[in-house]
Amino acid sequence: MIQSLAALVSLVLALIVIAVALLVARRATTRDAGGYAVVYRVRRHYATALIAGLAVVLFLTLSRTPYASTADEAPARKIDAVGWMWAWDFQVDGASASLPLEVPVRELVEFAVTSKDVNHGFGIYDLQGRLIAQTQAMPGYVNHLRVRFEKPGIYHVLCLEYCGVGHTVMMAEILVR
Ligand SMILES: [Cu+2]
Repeated sequence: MIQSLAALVSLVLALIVIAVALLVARRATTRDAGGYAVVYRVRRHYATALIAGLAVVLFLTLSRTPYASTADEAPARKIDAVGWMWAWDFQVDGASASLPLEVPVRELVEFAVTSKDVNHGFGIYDLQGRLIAQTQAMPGYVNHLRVRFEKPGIYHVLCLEYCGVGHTVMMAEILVR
């Protein structure tokens, strides 16, 4: 109910903004007192080239997103990850996992990520400290994140969303072997 009311109000406000913009555009004179015509023309060409370039990059890279590559595969292991202020708990098959969490190398793992209290960010960092996967940990929602750990070693889970004074120590280790 409140959502549809909010949507209706937003729609009405958006229509008012569009109407005002159209009115201003129609009333605008075509005098070029500042000599901006050239600038606008260059800017239009620049914008067109930029949009075309981005479209090409999007087209070339979209198929390489990691999400599609694991979509049809059944994960070898499912792990529940629960964030709370300020730690991560893991469960495998409904039982608390001992820490560090152990995960087999090169197998597809699916994390079911949620939160007990406030919003957290579930970010997995590889051996070089590079972010390899992330999702939100939100109370009342479960986000599913599929990861394949390509190399053995210690990976780190860090919170990616500021959640209070203990945010910086909210981390966990994943031992991949
Ligand atoms: Cu945090």
